Amino acid sequence: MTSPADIVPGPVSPEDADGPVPFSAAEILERCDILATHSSRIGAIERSYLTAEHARTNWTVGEWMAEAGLEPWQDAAGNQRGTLAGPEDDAPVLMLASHLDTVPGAGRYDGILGTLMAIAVVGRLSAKGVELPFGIEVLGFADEEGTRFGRTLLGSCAVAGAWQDSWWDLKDAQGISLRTAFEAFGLDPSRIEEAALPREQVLGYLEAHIEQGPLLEDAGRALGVVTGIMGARRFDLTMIGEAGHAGGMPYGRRRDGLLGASELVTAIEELSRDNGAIGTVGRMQAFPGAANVIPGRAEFSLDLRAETDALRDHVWDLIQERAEKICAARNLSFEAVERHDATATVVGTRLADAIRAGIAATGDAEPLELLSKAGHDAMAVASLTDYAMLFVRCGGGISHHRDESVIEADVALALDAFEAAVLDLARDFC
Ligand code: HGY
Ligand code: MN
Ligand code: MN
Repeated sequence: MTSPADIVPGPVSPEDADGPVPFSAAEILERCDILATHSSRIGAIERSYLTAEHARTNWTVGEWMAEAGLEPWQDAAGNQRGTLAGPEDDAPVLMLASHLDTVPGAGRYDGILGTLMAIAVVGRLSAKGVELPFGIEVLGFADEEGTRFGRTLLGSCAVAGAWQDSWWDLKDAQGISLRTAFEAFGLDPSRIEEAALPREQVLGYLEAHIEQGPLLEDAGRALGVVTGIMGARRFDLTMIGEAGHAGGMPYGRRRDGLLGASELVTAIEELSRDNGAIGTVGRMQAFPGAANVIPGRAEFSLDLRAETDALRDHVWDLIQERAEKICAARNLSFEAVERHDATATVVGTRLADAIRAGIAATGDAEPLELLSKAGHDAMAVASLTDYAMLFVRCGGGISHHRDESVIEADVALALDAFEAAVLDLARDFC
């Protein structure tokens, strides 16, 4: 066995003519391409919770975990996990994780890259015979995006012990409840608590992820260290008026729900931007939905984020005030149902220092610091343990889009940095 102090981060074997070097950036990118085919749609990536694609992905990733020296298993929430035992039964556990589910029409790196990087780092350390002073739990979370049931971070909430019984009644677009979907997947809802990690055993949580924004690229940097993650709330909004004849009903008497919603959508941009928050309406539908019928009802979503929960909640108050004014002017009513609420979080100092040390080991002595505007499983895990995150540059800042891209050289640097961060923590124990 080799001491962490004697390890140099980097790939483990010379180039193999038959394929990429094990646990290298090239191998990870090849595997991202493989997982991109585990999709419910032809020609697009969509992999949501408790589906056949989810099961297939867990199986495939479990095989890769085993190759890396991890004991693969699927937990009670459907997360794919791989365990590397520590030196003693009660040794602390370092979590290395990201997610394996996707949004509809996704790219192939959001969440996937970080999960495969975590596996590769363990594979490298195992291949080098490193004796770590802690155990490692690699987690491929099953539902970060909330694509199927509207509520995000389900997989990581289960691991953090923050599962809520009210979620069992959440329904997908087909009316299938989360409870029924669990059972159809072969999971037992009554055992959900078994997915949780005991707080006293956990040392911390590290996640690598593509930036999903353009700041690293604009700064000419491959890697960055995250300082915190914006809090987010999501709502289903409805503007209710009255349907009517598109020709016969005079303007003065119309109660057009879609026009009310449209006014509010532009107000959401204005109020969010002017107050330093980020508001997005990503979905809107008019009812009854015919060219010659005044839309009596419009349903739309709101995703609202800010650096602090207080700022985010203040902007939500402003949006509701504006909705009331629009309703008064157009003789409409407004309903809002909250679907998701995640608190803004900041990273743990010691763990973020490990990420900084990891990036410094790759030659960038003063890594760029970034506040994550995207949500991550780390937000849920923050209620269990400290977290830190490494960001990797992505092309054009594009994410949640099929054109998501990374370059192999950046992933190679990120792997070295992530490995060095784990070794930095390990040296504290030696
Ligand atoms: O929406 C988010 O921020 C994350 O990508 N799920
Ligand atoms: Mn995402
Ligand atoms: Mn993600």
